[in-house]
Amino acid sequence: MRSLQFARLKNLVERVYTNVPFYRTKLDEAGVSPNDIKTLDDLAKLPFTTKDDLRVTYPYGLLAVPQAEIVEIHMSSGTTGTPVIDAYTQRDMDDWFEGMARTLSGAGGTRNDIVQNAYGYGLFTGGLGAHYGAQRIGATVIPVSSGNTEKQLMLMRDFKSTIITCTPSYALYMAEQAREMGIDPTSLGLRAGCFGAEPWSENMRKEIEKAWNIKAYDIYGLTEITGPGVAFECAEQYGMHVNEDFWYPEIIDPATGKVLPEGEKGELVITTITKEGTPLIRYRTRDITFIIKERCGCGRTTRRIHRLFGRTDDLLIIRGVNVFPSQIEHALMEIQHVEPNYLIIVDRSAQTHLDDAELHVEVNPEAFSDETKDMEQLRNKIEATMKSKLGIAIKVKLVEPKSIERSIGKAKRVIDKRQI
Ligand code: DLL
Repeated sequence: MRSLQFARLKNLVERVYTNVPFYRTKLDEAGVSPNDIKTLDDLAKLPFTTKDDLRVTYPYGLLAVPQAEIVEIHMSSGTTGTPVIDAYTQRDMDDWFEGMARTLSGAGGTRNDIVQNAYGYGLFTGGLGAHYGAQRIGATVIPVSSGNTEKQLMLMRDFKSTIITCTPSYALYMAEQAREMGIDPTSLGLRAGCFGAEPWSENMRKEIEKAWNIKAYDIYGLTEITGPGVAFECAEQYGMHVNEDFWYPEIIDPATGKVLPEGEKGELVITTITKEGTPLIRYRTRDITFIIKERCGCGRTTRRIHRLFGRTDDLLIIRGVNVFPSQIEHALMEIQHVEPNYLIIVDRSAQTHLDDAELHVEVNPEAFSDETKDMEQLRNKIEATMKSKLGIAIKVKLVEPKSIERSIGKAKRVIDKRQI
């Protein structure tokens, strides 16, 4: 694997140096040339590519081949509003299909499966990525896209879908809607789901698995690199195998940029060693994880990354304390009677200039109809848990079941009203 990766890396550096003026300048400024890449470890000599680089080169500044070679383009507006694009040659499409085929195979998918694809189709990579991957393994694809929950449930029942692909929050929402309509989600016959595109927790996995009686697999990817298919879980359901023959991972200390040893937590950086259309060298994903040292029990030899811990940039700093929304979710899911639906609202007082965080938490229907005293107790319990787990005081507001807006795509968990 390492010699394949090295050969591909060397070829990549030569290609971008020759074909992408942006990279030639960047490498010249860093004082490195393609000849300096003599081993795989020399990758660390190369400069990083950041989201800001994508912004300044938008739309076509990173193209490494003539436009005629490009067969498809995807784009993500991202949470920060910066448009990022990915332009694929036919070979890039093939690698993407392969990455997604491995992803679905990781979930046990075969040509005998009926994959209901409820990721959004269009510029977002989720819909078409899962679609191509399902076709590559010979499965039957139902390209329903996201939304229209009633129809989703109808198709599941009529077409006997066996695998669902969508965001984890939408999977929970669909189960909730099914029950509302008097349909038992576990009666619909799904057996697995490939969920990603947004942060979720181990506890949320348990909720989804229970609600549908399925196995829920974590899948990872990002538009800049290829879309979904970068890394995927196998039957062991611990860590995501990186398709590192296409997308080479490193973990760095986000503050110093130094490469960290395997097992240490930091920012995931990816180099697209086979990419032709819009190749990226040492792209800083801003996603926080670590590389799992141990070999996987499933027999695959590709390295795994741990379930994501959050992003360096959705890091909320509340009164000086660093908090990832995923930590809040994690703490919340350990408490009985609450639903995995929450919203964090952060604001700064005009008088005191101090941050205030309010956490809206949905209570499950049984607990909600209880006495006010019980509600008060539950509220206090959540506040105490937040204080002990996160080290900050968060005001908790219990809200009615189903009152937090649901999303058919990526869930919105944070409203940051602070103007700093
Ligand atoms: O979300 C690609 C994708 C589609 C992945 C479908 C998985 C399934 P973007 O819109 O560019 O691409 O967003 C990428 O989403 O940097 C992570 O912060 C986050 N993300 C993706 N997968 C996961 C996951 C798609 N499994 C950004 N867990 C990434 C946590 C995830 N966060």
